[in-house]
Amino acid sequence: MWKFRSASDSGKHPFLTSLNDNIGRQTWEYDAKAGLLITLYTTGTLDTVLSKHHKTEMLRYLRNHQNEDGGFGLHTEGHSTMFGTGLSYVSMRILGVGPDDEACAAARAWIHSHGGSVFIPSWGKFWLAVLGVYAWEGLNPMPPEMWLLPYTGWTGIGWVHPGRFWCHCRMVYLPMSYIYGRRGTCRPTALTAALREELYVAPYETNDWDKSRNQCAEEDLYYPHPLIQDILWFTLHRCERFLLGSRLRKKALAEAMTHIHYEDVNTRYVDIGPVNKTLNMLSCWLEDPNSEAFKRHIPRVYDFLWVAEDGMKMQGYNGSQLWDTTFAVQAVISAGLGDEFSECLRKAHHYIEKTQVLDDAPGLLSKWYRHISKGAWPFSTRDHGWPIADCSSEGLKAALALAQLDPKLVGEPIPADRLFDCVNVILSYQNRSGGWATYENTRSFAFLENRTGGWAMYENTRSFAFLEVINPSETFGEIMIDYDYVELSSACITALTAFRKRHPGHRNPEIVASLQRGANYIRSIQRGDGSWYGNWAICFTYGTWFGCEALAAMGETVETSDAQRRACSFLLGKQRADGGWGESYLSSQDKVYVQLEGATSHVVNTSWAMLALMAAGHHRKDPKPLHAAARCLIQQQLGTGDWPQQTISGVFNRNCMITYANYRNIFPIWALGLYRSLVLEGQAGH
Ligand code: LAN
Repeated sequence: MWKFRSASDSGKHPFLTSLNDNIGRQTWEYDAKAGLLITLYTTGTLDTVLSKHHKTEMLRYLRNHQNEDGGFGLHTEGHSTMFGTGLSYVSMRILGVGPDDEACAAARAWIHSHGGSVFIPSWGKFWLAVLGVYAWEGLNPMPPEMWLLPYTGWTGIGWVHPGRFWCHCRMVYLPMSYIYGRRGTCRPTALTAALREELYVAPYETNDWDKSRNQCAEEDLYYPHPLIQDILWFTLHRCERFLLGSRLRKKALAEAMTHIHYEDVNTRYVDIGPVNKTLNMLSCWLEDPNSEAFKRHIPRVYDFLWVAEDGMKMQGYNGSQLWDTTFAVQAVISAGLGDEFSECLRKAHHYIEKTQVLDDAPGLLSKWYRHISKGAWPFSTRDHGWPIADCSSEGLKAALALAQLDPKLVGEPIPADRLFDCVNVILSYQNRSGGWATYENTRSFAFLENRTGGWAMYENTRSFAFLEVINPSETFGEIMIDYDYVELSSACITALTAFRKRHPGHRNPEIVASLQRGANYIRSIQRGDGSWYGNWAICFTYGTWFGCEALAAMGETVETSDAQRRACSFLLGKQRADGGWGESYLSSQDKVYVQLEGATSHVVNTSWAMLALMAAGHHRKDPKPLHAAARCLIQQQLGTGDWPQQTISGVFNRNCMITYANYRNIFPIWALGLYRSLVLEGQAGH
């Protein structure tokens, strides 16, 4: 259970009105908020964009999440890292806290006892350099010239073109390379002068910046540099003296800026995530402080800010509205509560309808390295609009489920041709492996691209995982390309099977072939112990739920399928004494199942395991484990109907955890609802 000094401790507060409204709340913020504060400080807009209340709540958040050793983690439950501590320290100072404040002094002591901020990982170095409290020479290069590389061609150089990177990696390194390429730095102030002294053990001028390029605190190092990176960065570092200010650099900066503007306009200045949001905003300001673009960025800062019981945070996205809504709809309908909650479903239906993306991004998609989006669903809002394979699939499933209900109660169904567009997107996303990645296909190098006028987006090629050798982030694993995932693949398979039932005549042969390849892919990545590794939530219970759902959609159950039996025995082997399941975030990090500490299971893991067992049909063989699990969920429900917020559930890039505040309600309702109809009332199939 979370226990925090909340806003109510200091009397009534205007932000309290939004405290109980969880929908779409999804948070991860250390780096994100620090980036925002550094950007606002640099652009001189701190006091116009943030009110006194914003600042108070941001500070409350920071104080609530300081670890006992004085440091801050990469996420709310993590051990202290230089990244978390360095950036939180700077955040507190920008928010007006003095260096002698207890929290600042403790954080500074942590930084000093770990060698000082020369050991902060690369993204931290970048932000400190922007603020003018770290030297640009101490950064491994991020040359914007990478945008001028050929995307294709016989030289093979195209395989490192950013257009092939996972979109989040691409969209962060894009403005970083712009800012780095012109050394965009805050004007010197009293605060920056003080920080130069506070952040380091040795006097600022005596730091060996060249050495610190490759220094990273042990606590932060999730993905250590391979030697090839040292060689690459050394060479590029040497080239910088010729590139800086050169004509080539100017051309590269101009090219990067066109991509920044494209992303801004196309997301209505929300941008794909909180990191590129603030970086793009800063880039626009550097280009022209009076620009329309910079002005348009400002109102969309608030899309990322969220106040909760622990204070104000900058979310990992502009919310998880669509994602949460589609799951909530499926949970309510599966629980047989459609009539009772028709008003709620009607509103959700409206939101889902209004959030479907109706067009592709403008211009020649290949020029902007974009995938088609007409018919897709995003993770949050239509304004954001980046299409995602599983959000599209969950959107489609929710729309299909709602179309089964009385339109007088839940509103008119979304027209079939819009659902056909979504199917088109889902099919286009499938990779040659048979699996599905997140926002785009896994892009790899192909000689023949563009010759036909078509483009790599439809060309599904073998993955280029070896690009990971140039992953420079140190803190994040597997970020370079868009990989196939069990969750995404399963969501697409279950959406296509649900769609086929309702519209059997539409693109049937293609859908059947796609499903077959998809199911083979899912089987191929099941682990020896019967589980699937979950990539976007913690962890094996999540992955295994998706694995079981995909096979169930293909008609496989414990009665007929060895894969399903193995998955169930994996899960049953992890069931705990109280009947539930509970996984630690270490499962994601270490890629082995790690039980949660303490006797109480986690309601979200318990729900996923129940959903997996029921999808596989295990309850027909032996319902007892499900009875015990249902009891565990019921016992944990609070008097208000809410379930307790337990340990963090979401994750990305193996190492970074992220809160999904609605999971604690959506999944228990879903699991208990299905349990009632399948196990207690014994309805056949599901
Ligand atoms: C998300 C959130 C949603 C998530 C699912 C749809 C659940 C998943 O199935 C596919 C991947 C996706 C879209 C996803 C990717 C990575 C995101 C965008 C995030 C975890 C939310 C925040 C994170 C993003 C990378 C955070 C910004 C930070 C950087 C390090 C750039």
